[in-house]
Amino acid sequence: MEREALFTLLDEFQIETPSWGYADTGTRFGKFFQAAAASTIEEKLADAGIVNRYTGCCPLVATHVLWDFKADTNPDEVVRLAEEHSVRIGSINPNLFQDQAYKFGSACSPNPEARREADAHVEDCIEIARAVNSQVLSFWFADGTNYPGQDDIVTRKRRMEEALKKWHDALPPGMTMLVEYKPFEPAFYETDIADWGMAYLYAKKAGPNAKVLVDTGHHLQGCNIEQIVAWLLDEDMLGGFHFNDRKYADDDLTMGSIDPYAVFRIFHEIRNAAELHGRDVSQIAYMVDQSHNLKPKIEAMIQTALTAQELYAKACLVDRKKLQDAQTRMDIVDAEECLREAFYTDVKPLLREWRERHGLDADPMQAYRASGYEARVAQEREAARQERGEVAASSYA
Ligand code: AFD
Ligand code: MN
Ligand code: MN
Repeated sequence: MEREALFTLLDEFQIETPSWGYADTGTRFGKFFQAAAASTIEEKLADAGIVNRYTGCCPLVATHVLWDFKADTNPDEVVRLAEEHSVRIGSINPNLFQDQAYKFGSACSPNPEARREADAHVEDCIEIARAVNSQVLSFWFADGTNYPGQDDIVTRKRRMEEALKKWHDALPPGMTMLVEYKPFEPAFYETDIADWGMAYLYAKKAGPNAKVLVDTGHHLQGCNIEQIVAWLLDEDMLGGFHFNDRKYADDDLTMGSIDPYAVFRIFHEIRNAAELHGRDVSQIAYMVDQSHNLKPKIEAMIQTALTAQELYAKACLVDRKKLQDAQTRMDIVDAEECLREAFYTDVKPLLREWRERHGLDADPMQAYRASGYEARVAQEREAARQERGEVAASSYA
């Protein structure tokens, strides 16, 4: 592939980082606090702005409504803050899993009060999306059951269909609804949107502005994710990704930390859909969904952005003409070598050149570390925590 063509594709490869990835989180067994972790939407947007400043490829920030938009949050102020940090608000993520009302589900709950609360929350989210000019309303539901017989599977399916259709039809013009799937957790017997097929059917039934969100951590062992991606692309139903990696379940490890070749193959299917099958891949939302509780938050996000860029660049380099020829000749080794050759190509020099063309430091991680940002905000945020009467993270160290 021509160097200029690759650089253009890299320019277009824009990544959305999640506000929740900058805040303290943990596992169900506990949280590990970090002094530099962000607490407020201002701090999250500041951190996202730093990631974008050093990587040059993360201009969008996903927000989680209950965590980022408090009752008294002014959406215009959030937009202004984002602009101040040279980022924009990306997707709006309703929170349909934390409130006590959602004990037996949200849209699928047998409790009409829970369904009503979910409906009201989503309507609020649509208003917020409109106010911040977000183009994406991204749904993940924890809905499901824990025991055989607990609730009727098909009745729950129909409740979800009805809710998604109602919400789809309430979307402002131009907005896309993403339906994310996950095989289990927190439900451990039956999850109401458990796989890509269910998400596909729900999105199809909801309406033309609904698509599927593939969270790369949300697949059972051995699942061929790039095959799902190729199918969704060919049906024009791939809305986007939540990037993270997994060894056992939805581990929310940083992207490419376990299986970079799998990520490369996903990106190859996207380029193949565009180049061989003439698919429009320009609207795919490349979103990170990680909130690493042990790595320093901003370093982990920079690492993920650089990994995504590197694996995407490698996938762009696949000689797909040569690949098609080998496939036609049924020469398995030649065909496989087209992928392996690109995957094992060192694209770091090309990425350094791309960064320099954009006035960025060639080594974003090193430049970020040299900036002293983390130490500075750790001090500021610890002081702010103490002022708010919260326990200082350093007291746990
Ligand atoms: C959890 C869920 C899902 C969702 C994310 C943000 O597993 O991935 O997208 O939280 O709400 O990771
Ligand atoms: Mn996700
Ligand atoms: Mn997840």
